[in-house]
Formats: sequence, structure tokens, C-alpha cells
Amino acid sequence: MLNKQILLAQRPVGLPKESDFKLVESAIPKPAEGQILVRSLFLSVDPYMRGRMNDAKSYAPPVKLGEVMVGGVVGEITQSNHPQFQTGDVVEGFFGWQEYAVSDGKGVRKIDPQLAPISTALSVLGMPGLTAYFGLLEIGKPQSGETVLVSGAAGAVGSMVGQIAKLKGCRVVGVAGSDDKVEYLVRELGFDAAFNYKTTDDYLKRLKELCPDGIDVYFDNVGGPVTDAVFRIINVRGRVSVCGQISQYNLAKPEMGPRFLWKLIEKRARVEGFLVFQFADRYAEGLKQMAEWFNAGKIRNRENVVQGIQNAPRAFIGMLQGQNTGKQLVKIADCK
Ligand code: NAP
Ligand code: FER
Repeated sequence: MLNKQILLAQRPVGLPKESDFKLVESAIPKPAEGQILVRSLFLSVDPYMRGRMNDAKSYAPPVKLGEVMVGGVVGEITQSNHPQFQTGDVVEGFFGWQEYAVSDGKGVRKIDPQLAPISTALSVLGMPGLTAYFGLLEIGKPQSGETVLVSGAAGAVGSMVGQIAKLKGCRVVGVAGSDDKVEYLVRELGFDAAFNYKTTDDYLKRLKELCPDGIDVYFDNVGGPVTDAVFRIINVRGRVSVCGQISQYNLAKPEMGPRFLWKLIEKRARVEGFLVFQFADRYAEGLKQMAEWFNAGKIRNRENVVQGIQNAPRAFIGMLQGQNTGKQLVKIADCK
């Protein structure tokens, strides 16, 4: 039996290509004393991985050429030499794009398969859910009756943000990249309104129509022209929670847009970026609340699942282009 791994073969220019990755087979590693061997079941593909493929330092170092791609995984322990883990435990950790990984257990979270489907540890009950929870509530600080606008609204983070904002009594408007996504937001997730940015010419006009009382909180997943328009109509004391700028991640040269920051003066608005990791000491609180909402049927979670580790690059590239509704995952194996 061999381990299949996906390595970074070359640094992408623009949108990544399948040839930027390389599938290799090698011996399954053996766990040393104090280590566990994890068999991957689900792999998460996320926008931040695009940044890690560049030769540029950010909050974390770049993936080196020839190294296994980084990523969150839900897996089962097939061998344990670690006192806190047992064979058969289901865990979530940063095990990378591979079928088997050894780990010393640091940063590894035990998952209760009775609580929810194990894949949710990578979606509503994992990093994206926590990003939505803290990025909306702590950075955006929505109040009941306020208008919350969410870009990237049909994705893993955005779909959670909109539903949490509804639970907090807000009017919620979404921006997404297809008519099907717009319908999903309004019909299934309870958004008050949404529009397709790919078929809308005048964002300012559309935003004014859908947000007659202006925008109090803007949860920004995408940046670019939609964000430019929002800055022009943000309300007095509005808050912009800068979660992501995916419209910029594949650009070879930074885009120069209109300069609307001066609009924030009159409005005394606040723009604040955040990293989900800054809330690490409060993850238990966030997960408890998200699990409560999810299990009570107050938050819906959709996953787009592609089969097989060999299809991870395609799933990742597809996600960057908007082929997912909800969280994009790769199923690697069935739980034994
Ligand atoms: P996601 O929304 O599930 O998937 C990415 C989505 O981005 C696609 O489905 C696509 O949907 C949209 N997109 C792609 N290119 C775009 C463009 N040029 N303009 C507008 N939309 C575009 O991904 P996610 O995991 O939930 O992440 C969403 C955002 O949150 C990303 O920007 C990510 O970097 C950020 N994030 C930040 C943190 C943090 O700690 N700050 C943590 C997690 C995620 P459409 O069909 O709508 O185009
Ligand atoms: C993400 C996008 C960007 C993310 C982190 C970053 C954890 C950080 C970028 C940087 O430090 O340059 O989705 O998720």
C-alpha cells in the first residue's frame, strides 16, 4: 500500500493550473513514539491556499516547491503512539493534500461523529464557520434591524455569515456569481435579497435598490468593484469586516481601482481586517454556538464534494472560479 500525495510542482501565474501540482506515490509513513498515523477522509480546499502557493511570506510561510500542499483534513487514526489519541478516533488537523499523514498531535482536534457528519468539521463546524461567526459578530458587530451586506455570499464563509446575521435580526443582502446561487440564498438560506454580480452592470444602483436603508455592516469576501461601490453608500458608523479579497488573489499585478476611502470620513465608518486565528482562544465558544444553531436546524450547511485525492487540484481551481455552492471538499476515503 502506498500513500498518494499532491505536491506543489510550480508557482502559479494567475489562476492555478492542474500542471502546477504533481501527484506522487510513496511509502506510508510510520508513526514514531508520541505520533499518530492519520488516514484522510475529507480534504478542504480553501482560497487561502492560493496565497500559500506564492513565494511570498504572509501570516504563514509559503509552501516550498516539491512539498505537500497544505490543507485541513478530517481523518481517522489508524495507528497511535500518542497517549491522548486512539486508533479509530476521528480527528481534524492540518495534515495536507495526502492520503496518510503522521502528526505529533499538536493542533489536532478530536471530532465527535455523533454530533454531526464528520465533514462539517471542515465547514459549518470548522474554520469557515468560525471565520463567519467571529468576523461577523466581533468585527462587524451587527445590531438587530441593521442591514448586513455579504459578498461571496453563497460560499462556505458567506453562506454562514448571512444566516448568522438573520438570526441576529438583520436585513441581509447577498452578492454571488450565478442566478442559481442567488436563488439558493433567498429561497433556502432566508436572505432578504441577493444579486448576481456577473450579470449586473451598475452595482451602486442595484445596492441602493436592495438596501434602501443603506449598509450598516459589509462582510467582504471578495473586494474589487463591488467593494468600491459599497464604500460609496456605507452608513454613518458603518463597519466593513474585511475577511477576504478573492477577486485579487489570482491577479499577476495589483488592480488599481477608484479611490473611495474618503467616503469613510463623512460616514465615520470603520474598515477592519481580521484572521480567524486571532480568535483561537475562543474557538470552543464559536463551535458550541454554531453546533447549537446547526443541530436546531437554524443554520443550513451545503457541501460540494468531489471524489478522490487526484481530483483535489481540479476542485481547488473550480472553487476559485465559483463552481462551488457552499463548502468545497474532496472526499478521499470512507470511514471504516
Ligand atoms: P468560498 O466562498 O466557498 O469559495 C470562493 C468563492 O469566491 C467562489 O465560490 C466564487 O463565488 C467567489 N469568487 C471567485 N472569484 C471571484 C471574483 N473575481 N469576484 C467575486 N467573487 C469571486 O470560499 P470561502 O472558503 O468561503 O472563503 C471566502 C473568502 O473568505 C475568501 O476571500 C477567503 O480568502 C476568505 N477567508 C478569510 C479567512 C480569514 O481568516 N480572514 C478565513 C477563511 C476564509 P461566485 O460564484 O460568487 O463568484
Ligand atoms: C484567507 C485569505 C488570506 C486566509 C488568510 C489570509 C485563513 C491571509 C493573508 C495574509 O496574511 O497575507 O482566506 O484564511
